[in-house]
Amino acid sequence: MLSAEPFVVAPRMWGVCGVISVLATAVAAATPAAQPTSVAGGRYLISQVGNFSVPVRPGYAELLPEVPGQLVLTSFGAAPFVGKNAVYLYGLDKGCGDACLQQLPGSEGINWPNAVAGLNSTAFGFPAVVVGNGFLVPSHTTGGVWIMEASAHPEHLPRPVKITKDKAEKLPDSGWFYHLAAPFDMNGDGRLDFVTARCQFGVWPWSKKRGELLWLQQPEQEPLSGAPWEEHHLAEGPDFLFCLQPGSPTLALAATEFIGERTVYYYMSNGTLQSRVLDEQSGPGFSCSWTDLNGDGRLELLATNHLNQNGSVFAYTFDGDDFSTAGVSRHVLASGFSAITTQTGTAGPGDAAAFQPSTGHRGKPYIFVSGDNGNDIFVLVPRSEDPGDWSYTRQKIADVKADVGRPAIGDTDGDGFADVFVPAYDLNKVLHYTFSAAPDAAMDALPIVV
Ligand SMILES: [Ca+2]
Ligand SMILES: [Ca+2]
Ligand SMILES: [Ca+2]
Repeated sequence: MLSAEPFVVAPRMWGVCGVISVLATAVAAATPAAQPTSVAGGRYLISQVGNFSVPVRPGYAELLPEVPGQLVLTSFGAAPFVGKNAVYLYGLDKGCGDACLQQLPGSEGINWPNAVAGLNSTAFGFPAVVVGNGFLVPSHTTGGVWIMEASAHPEHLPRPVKITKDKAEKLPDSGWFYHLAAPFDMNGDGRLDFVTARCQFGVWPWSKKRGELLWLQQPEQEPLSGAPWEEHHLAEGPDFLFCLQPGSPTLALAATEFIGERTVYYYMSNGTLQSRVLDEQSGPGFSCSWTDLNGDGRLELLATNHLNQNGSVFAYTFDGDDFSTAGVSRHVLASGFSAITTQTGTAGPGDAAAFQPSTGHRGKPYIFVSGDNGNDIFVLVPRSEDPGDWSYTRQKIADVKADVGRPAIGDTDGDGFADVFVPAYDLNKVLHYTFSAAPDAAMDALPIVV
């Protein structure tokens, strides 16, 4: 991302890289597709049905079960020293009109907010979100982990509360920044703690580049007083994004390590964190998630790397249920994702997310891919229902003419088909796509009406 003057270029990653001023004038507004696009496989159509403007450029979109009826957006300006930030809720009820987009009070003070996770009322007594912040851009490097009440009119927590202590060295832009905090009760005391990764990655030649996995212990009393939670070091390596393994009673996660250019499985064994390198050759890692991609009842790890040319989407399969020992295989689901220029610091793809195109969908999930600096979006469609067949059709859906952030996918209008919200960073817009049944689709593409 940021490769603009006057700064040394940094390998960019995350999401949205705005080349500081050039792209903003070069982009044209994306217009809704005149005709729906037929999705490979013939069962569905996809159409852009609208968009909405966001005052501060949107980077990540999330649909969180803990924040029903709302799309959560994190926004940040890419220019060094010019801070402009926000966390928004966008109401999905069509009746809200101009008031659909509302900023969480105080979120303008969270310098470069990244990914968010949701917390239901059992955590703090009210629905909340947790966000990590900061980035490698000069003046934005010292980040933290923040808790916010998930409301534009908070009744319990009037402003965001930071639960980490700032960490930086004396050199300029030596701060540590955070991309994600995942709730998990690490010590079994019934209070949610957070597992997080932080990264030190200054763009200056003398800067250190390293990542650390740690957990933050929720105090017994007054967790949101503003006092930092106690930190516990877990491992060196994880830097940007990681994904907790669902259903694991003890900590288990995969980290797509950007600096280390490898994908690693971390897990607890007898109270000690162990690690297992799943892929030494992944290249700089970007996003990951755990999903049963082939319908055999066992999770796979879906992951992307992040390269200027020829980035890829991978699935890692395991031949047993204990991922610390099972045999692992890598499958390249798609490749050829590239940034639109060779400018240093630009890369693709961004996130890959498995999803069901309709609630009645039978068969393997599809995969939505953000092109990030490729300025495009894709759907990967499985070529067969054979659990051993890892071939997918890679279909470009649109050139959105802007850096693409993290998309959010879910059936937000209840019609039985997936809605996709795509942050078009440089356009200050979020684009809304919907799936629908192809006219001659087999009946099993249609949602079940109860
Ligand atoms: Ca705890
Ligand atoms: Ca599986
Ligand atoms: Ca829908």
